[in-house]
Amino acid sequence: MAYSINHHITDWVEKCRALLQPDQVVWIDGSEAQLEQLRNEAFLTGELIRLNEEKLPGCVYHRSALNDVARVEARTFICCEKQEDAGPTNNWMAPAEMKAKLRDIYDGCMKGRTMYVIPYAMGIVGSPFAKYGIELTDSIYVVVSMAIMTRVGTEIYKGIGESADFIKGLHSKAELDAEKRYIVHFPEENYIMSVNSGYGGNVLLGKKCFALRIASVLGRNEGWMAEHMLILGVENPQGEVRYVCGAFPSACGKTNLAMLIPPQAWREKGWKCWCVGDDIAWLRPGPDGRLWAVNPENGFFGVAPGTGAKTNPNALEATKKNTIFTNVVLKPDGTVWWEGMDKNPPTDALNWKGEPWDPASGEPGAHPNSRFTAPAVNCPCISDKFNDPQGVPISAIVFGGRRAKTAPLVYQSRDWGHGVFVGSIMGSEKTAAAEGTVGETRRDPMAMLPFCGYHMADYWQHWLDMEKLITNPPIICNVNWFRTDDEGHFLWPGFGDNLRVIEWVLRRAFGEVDARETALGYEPYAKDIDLEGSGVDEATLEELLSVDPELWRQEVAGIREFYAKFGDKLPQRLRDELDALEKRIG
Ligand code: OXD
Ligand code: MN
Repeated sequence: MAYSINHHITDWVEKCRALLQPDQVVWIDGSEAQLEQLRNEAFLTGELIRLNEEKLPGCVYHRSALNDVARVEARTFICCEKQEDAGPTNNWMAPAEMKAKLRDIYDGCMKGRTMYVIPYAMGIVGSPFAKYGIELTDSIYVVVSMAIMTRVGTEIYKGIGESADFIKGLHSKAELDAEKRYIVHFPEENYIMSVNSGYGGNVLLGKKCFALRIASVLGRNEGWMAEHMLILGVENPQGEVRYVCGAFPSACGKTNLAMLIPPQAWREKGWKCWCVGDDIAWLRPGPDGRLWAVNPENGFFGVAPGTGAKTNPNALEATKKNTIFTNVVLKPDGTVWWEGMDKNPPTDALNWKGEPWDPASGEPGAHPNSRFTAPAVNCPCISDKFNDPQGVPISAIVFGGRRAKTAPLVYQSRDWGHGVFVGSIMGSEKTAAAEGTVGETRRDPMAMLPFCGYHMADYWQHWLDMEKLITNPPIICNVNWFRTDDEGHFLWPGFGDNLRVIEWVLRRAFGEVDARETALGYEPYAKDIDLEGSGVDEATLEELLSVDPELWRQEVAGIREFYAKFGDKLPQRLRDELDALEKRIG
């Protein structure tokens, strides 16, 4: 055997075996032969359904329980010793109390089942960014999903060596009882416990639980950052690639931006875009003082509805082989469908619940949060740096949200500290009650509200402190693709045309274009955004870039109210930035 499994791992697995009492323990080695055997077992029990081997080679279908179709924020906990360390935006319980509760639920819950031991890496094994995890689970769906979303294999044991430096993850579907469903993080012990769910976001523990909640704490302790960000490479006609990271709350087109296709005229000139990551970025200062990023994941866990040949052909293409589809429409020929894939809903298919479905019924066939789990290598625009252990250098960070009127199309922060402020006030509007009006704003700082594993105000302080480690920092901008006119129509075409804005951002990062200073920061001169072929005229662009002082006075009041939640822990710098903004607006 070219590797050995250290006693920290075997002792822990044995302890869990004794408590959960599975009939057997199977050690996953990451080999295709073992995964194939598990898929075959799951086909027999119905946990997975084989799809059309010709049309969707290597693809399988899965349904989660009807009561178990999304992340459960109300049942997600950060259990550190002091409540204050979890902060006002996380659920908290004392670790000992939570462990006692979970022990009762876990007791004997794997009787009659198999416990799988999954060794996995977030990042490339051996890379300075890499971190290792072991997940125990009683779900074959979890095993085969982790084999797509992370790097699973016995080389992880070599990466861990003799150390206890790995993230423990214990998952059991148990009874899928929603009343006893818990997604729990013990950041002081590098331990994640998940029980009574089989839905991806709650059970693929490498993703939100490890790569964001636990890793955000590791990043603070070790001088790096775990962020809910896409990573996009933009290649200009000269062949130079510049990289940008982006954080957006859900339903803001993050996956589309991560896999952006340049407008036709730009493609003809030689512009290309490359996806490094669609959801999570781990960022470290490099020896050159720049910020370097890797995507710690190995696949995409994307929302299916709305992913179509027009909106995101790259994502659609990524799902054509070796993909797991969850809670979408199942067609009789063993292929799948979802709302927004195309305009031809099947008439003889089963909906996400497994019932015969009539598209004329008005009920969606796919669950709105139905998903595809696809290998990143399937994506036609995957970056050639995707597997680079050093990552990519980041020139700009963009924050964004869905704002009908308030935020302009783009503005650049004055400096790093002001950029942290801009990230901290991020928010998205819930659908407005009436067309053309402004909806209620849900604040989602850095798109991390449900994913920060510690006190949000300490997290902001960590962002501020990182400035000392990054001597050549990326610029920080805010974008808003969702400005509307008074009838509620979008003013900006979005999708591939967003490159017109990203390109301005990247030119700013390299000092290649002037900007005008406004109350918010720096905004483009209209002439500097290339509108050719966009269908947007210069007057509309001026409207997109306009800032309404009255709306910003209301915004400042809203931010003050939001900041009040964080009490004394709110970094003084952010308080000062808010006061300065208020003054500049007048
Ligand atoms: C996701 C999310 O699934 O952010 O990526 O909820
Ligand atoms: Mn996400």
